[in-house]
Amino acid sequence: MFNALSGRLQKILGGFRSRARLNAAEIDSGLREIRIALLEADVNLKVARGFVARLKDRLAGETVGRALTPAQTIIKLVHEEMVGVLGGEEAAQLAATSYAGRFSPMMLVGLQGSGKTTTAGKLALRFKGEGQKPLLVALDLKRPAAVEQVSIIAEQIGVAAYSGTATTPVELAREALINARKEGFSPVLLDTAGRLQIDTELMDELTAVRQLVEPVEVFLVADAMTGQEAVNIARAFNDKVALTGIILSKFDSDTRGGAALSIRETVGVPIRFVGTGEKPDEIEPFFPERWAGRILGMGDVVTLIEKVEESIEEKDAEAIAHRLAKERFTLEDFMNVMEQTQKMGPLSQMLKLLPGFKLNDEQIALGERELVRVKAIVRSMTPQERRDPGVLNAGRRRRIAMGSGNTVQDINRFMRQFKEMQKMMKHLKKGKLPFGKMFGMG
Ligand SMILES: Nc1nc2c(ncn2[C@@H]2O[C@H](COP(=O)(O)OP(=O)(O)OP(=O)(O)O)[C@@H](O)[C@H]2O)c(=O)[nH]1
Ligand SMILES: [Mg+2]
Repeated sequence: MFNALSGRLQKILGGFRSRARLNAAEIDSGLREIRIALLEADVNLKVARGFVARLKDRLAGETVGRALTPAQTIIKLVHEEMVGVLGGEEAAQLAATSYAGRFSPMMLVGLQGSGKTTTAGKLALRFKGEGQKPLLVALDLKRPAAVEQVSIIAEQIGVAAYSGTATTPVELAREALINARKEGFSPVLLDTAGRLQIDTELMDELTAVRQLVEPVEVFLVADAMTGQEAVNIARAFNDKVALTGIILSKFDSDTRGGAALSIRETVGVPIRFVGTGEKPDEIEPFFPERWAGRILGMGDVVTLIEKVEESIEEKDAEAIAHRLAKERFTLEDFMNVMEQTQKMGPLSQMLKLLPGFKLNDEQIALGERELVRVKAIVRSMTPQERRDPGVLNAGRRRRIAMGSGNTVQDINRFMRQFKEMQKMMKHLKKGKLPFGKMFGMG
């Protein structure tokens, strides 16, 4: 899912990342590329346009935070917009809703072969796992094997299936609900018949069932592989039977993802679950934030960006920036920056989050050992030595080496690196701290 889109967006955003500054033309062309990437992923035209227009507006209004580069700002905004298009906070909330403690009929509707029956089983298994007592009901009386299919699934996952005597879906639903109340079953999952296309007969039947059972949920099960068509189907079903949520099945297939990115905005109904395979446990609640992260393929770079913003306390950054301006970045500042960095979490985790660094575990481990060594060296210095490394003669270097468990060569090497760092700092703008470069990994 989303592979092509994900690749394209990462390339576009990656292009931004290598630049220290971005001019208006570069941003414009980047936005245009984002729009094309969305359209090629089969995202609805209006949705793609809206996405880029909002991004542009927000970029114009954004004062680039002192802790973020322009590229990081763009990544942050693209991520936020992506979360919004996928359904924002609301969808995540709904996905986590539990129906324990109240009688909860739920309908599953959708076209033929979209995955309704499979999904009914998956939901039943989830509810069972939450300690509830779900009941599966096959309201599909057209296809001879449909009732049989439901009982097989029910048996497989160890939940009850209702088999009644009524000959119409409405009658059968009535029977099933009476029975479910009496026996203490809930939720009651009503699996309905599919059609090749939307037709009035089907819609009338579903409307009648809906009116009778007053379901707490009406889920449309839509095949993610059908792309834009899923959007049209969702709109039609929503007009007729008022959906409460969409379950995108076959999310495990390699589709372009347009349906997932368009449905919320064009139909106004959130995606609640995604089916990720044929097996009964292959379903997951749909969390927009997580999917946005996966699409942008940046691990948790956005989280990292937020952490950077939070943890560089304004006054520290200010003080360091001030000294930078005077070209006096000292070893004390260096320690300070390292402590700030470590507040954000273990270095190994941080480096993995930084998309710019293609580091393997070995290199990361090396970086961590280096960090420990460097801290020991600086800790073995006197305050005077930290402020003014110029006083470090051979005798002092020997003492520091002994004190920190290093050789004099190690101390010399670190002091050379530190000089480089000081030089680099001179060129830096206020408040931007190149963590990677500080550890020799930039
Ligand atoms: N890979 C994959 N296959 C799925 C998923 N959900 C359903 N399927 C498959 O899709 C096919 C149709 O699934 P059903 O659950 O029978 O579909 P339905 O909507 O009940 O079909 P009708 O009752 O005929 O309208 C089956 O082969 C399922 O195994 C999914 O999330 N991933
Ligand atoms: Mg079915």
